[in-house]
Amino acid sequence: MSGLKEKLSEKIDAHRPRTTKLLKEYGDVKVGEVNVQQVIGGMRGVKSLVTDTSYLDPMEGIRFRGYTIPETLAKLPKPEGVEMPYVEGHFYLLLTGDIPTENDVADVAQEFQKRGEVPQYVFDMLKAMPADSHPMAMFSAAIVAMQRESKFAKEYKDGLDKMKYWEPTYEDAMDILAKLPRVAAFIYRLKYKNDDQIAPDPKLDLGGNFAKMMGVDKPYDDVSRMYFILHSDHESGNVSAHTGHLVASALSDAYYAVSAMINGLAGPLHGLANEQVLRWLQDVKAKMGDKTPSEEEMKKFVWDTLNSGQVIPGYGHAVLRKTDPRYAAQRDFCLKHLKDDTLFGYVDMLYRVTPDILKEHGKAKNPWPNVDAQSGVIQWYYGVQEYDFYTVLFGVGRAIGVLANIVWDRALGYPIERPKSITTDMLEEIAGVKK
Ligand code: CMX
Repeated sequence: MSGLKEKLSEKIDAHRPRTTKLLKEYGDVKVGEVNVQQVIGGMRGVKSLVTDTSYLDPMEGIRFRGYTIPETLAKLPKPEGVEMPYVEGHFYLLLTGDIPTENDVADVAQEFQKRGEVPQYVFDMLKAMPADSHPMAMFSAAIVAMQRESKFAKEYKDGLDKMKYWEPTYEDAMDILAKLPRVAAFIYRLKYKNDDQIAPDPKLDLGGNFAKMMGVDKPYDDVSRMYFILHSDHESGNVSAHTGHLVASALSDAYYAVSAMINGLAGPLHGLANEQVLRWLQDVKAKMGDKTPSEEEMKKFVWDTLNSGQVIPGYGHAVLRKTDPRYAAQRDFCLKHLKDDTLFGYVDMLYRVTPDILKEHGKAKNPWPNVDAQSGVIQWYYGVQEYDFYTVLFGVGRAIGVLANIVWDRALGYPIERPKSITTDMLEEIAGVKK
């Protein structure tokens, strides 16, 4: 058994009695109330999920297993001579709650190396898809095509004790995570680089290998580590994480669940916003010719978008009520590495003008930027300028958190998810609407 699986097994044994006790002895305790606005309004703020891998405070932002982003980046082990930690170590942290040692990270990296090979039929299928397929559709299709590899599905069919569900789920999670960077890089090179594929290097860590397979030089390895870590987990109510959890709750295996969560991430109000931001910025750039817009001109672009009934991509959030610390972490990176870049200048100017405009506009509850406002500009700077690919990068990262959660869902025996719906008539009756 790998060190990670052994550690996880101990953690699961220690955690299970807590969930059992809550259910058995405190099952009737009220957690909150639900009002009409929440029932109609996308369940905003309804506390109805349990997730231990991360917690999102509206004012502070995300904490991964109790650690803020700066703490996470500082505490996790790093490859020599780089700024960003091993993605492998971050997965270890999300799964176990512990900061891994160098040896723990090496163990996970070795596991990923062993499991990384992607079946040829996946590549054949991707090549057979129409050339104008969206990379997110290709990514989702590739993952679900691999479902036949699921160890959980096989063991379940053969008869599996519920207490052991988590074990083949963990195996599936490790297999999927090992393969995703290869699938993502393959899609990139197939779609935009004439299918000129670059083989992985078994000596490299996940971030380093991804940069190699993408064909992008340093510090893109560090950009990749940062991306995958920052996008990994945002508690579990967001569309992608929730979809992954929901689908897995039917005991659909992790391949089905991750493919489904990718589909949710592909929406413009969620992960696709990083593509939309670049599209929006490029549009501004094209309209300006070679000129950098003044703040007044930038304000007009923002107002024009709002007045035409569209959202400003990269701004607003369902939970956050301040600048997203994932935005801040990427901004710090930009200030260090691409301070004088034109596009970064645009992003920075947007940051100066947009929150006040959104406040004046009066609709968005959160006028501040989210993770997607800053992420595309970094990719663009390092040469990955095909912005319809950006959400795939989000997807590789998000799979880390979603898979860690699914393993725990199975370990703690969470049931099939099934909230109750009511009709508008019933809601009117509950609300006492006079007709
Ligand atoms: N620009 C213009 N209007 C916005 C806005 C924005 N950036 N953010 C919110 N609003 C509007 C909403 O569309 C809504 O309008 P209506 O009353 O006409 O329906 C109103 O403000 C209230 O919305 P809210 O309660 O503040 O926000 P929600 O929780 O409903 O939605 C989000 C959150 C992220 C979907 C929304 O802020 C948005 O559309 N942002 C732009 C897209 C984006 O950046 N998405 C990425 C989020 C991060 C991620 O998941 O990757």
